[in-house]
Amino acid sequence: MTNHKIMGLLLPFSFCGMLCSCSGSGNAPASTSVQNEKQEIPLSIPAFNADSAYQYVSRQMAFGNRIPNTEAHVQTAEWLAAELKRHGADVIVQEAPVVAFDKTVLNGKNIIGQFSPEKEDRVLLFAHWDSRPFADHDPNQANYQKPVPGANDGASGVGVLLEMARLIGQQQPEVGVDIIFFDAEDYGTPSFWKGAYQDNSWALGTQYWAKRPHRPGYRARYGILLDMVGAKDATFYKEAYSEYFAPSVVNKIWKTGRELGYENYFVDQEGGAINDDHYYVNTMMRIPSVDIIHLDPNSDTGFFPYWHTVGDTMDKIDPATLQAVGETVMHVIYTEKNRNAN
Ligand code: AHN
Ligand code: ZN
Repeated sequence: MTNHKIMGLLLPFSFCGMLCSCSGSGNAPASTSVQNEKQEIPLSIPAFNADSAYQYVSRQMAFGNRIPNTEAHVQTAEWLAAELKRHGADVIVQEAPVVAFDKTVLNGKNIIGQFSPEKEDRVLLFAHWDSRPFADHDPNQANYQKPVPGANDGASGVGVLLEMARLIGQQQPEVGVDIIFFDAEDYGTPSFWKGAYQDNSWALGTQYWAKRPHRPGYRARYGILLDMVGAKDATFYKEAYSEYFAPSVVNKIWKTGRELGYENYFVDQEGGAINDDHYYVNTMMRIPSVDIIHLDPNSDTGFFPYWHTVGDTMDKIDPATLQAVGETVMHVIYTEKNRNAN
């Protein structure tokens, strides 16, 4: 068995010891009122609409595979930027030429939507929008060279964030929000690659951005990454890098999820350490960031059961999961207080 295969099989849960030892439904009301800490002004939190989020997932899928250097990829990028603009964000499309594991130059595009860019206190929400060219964990080896449709791996996180952008456009939280759709996350060294496995071959768009942020000196209070947040009965274990770099943000998200009745999704247990977009936001940008990612100790890979297979299709997406994640993250950012009056 090759080394990268071992990584793929064991990584999600096996790194836990190393890092951790030290340490609903679619029918939501139109908005929720929560009393603030001093019980003065009721806080209104726009209602996340799972059907709308589901449509946003499905519309990405309709473009075809979002693989860098393809026409479908260019078309999807244009649409994503236009949607963020339509919801009132200031949008920057950052061209991000990056070099893949096999030396292919990928014409990456990071799509950045800024809400209330003048506010100093900000939260960063992110997801990768590209889809993987190789289904290298498919049970059938004949599918290894086929693309991953990426309904869950890619489109689900973006779908939830587009729905959040729609709501933020209607009613801003106190903090400024940046939504970034990072490119070229999923072009990492495939299991069948004969050359060396390259750890840094994942999250290429994020690494590019972290070297050249869209605003020099860009800061955010914290970041939240959504990765594979759409499958039925998804389980979000507390990912180990998130716990290491951003323990208080992990606690806030998981506590909020529990309070909203989503404790079956937000499992109060450690998961393994995943080399994902948030790793570089943590280590290169020093913005404490959390990965909400579907980990499954019972699956062969440790991830969502259809991870990097040709079976990662729309029928695996359940609006109830999009609702649990979207509603939870909405509550987290709308209860975030502005420290300075902007
Ligand atoms: C690794 O397998 C090293 N990272 C997985 C990150 C990922 C890929 N998330 C979605 N697709
Ligand atoms: Zn992937």
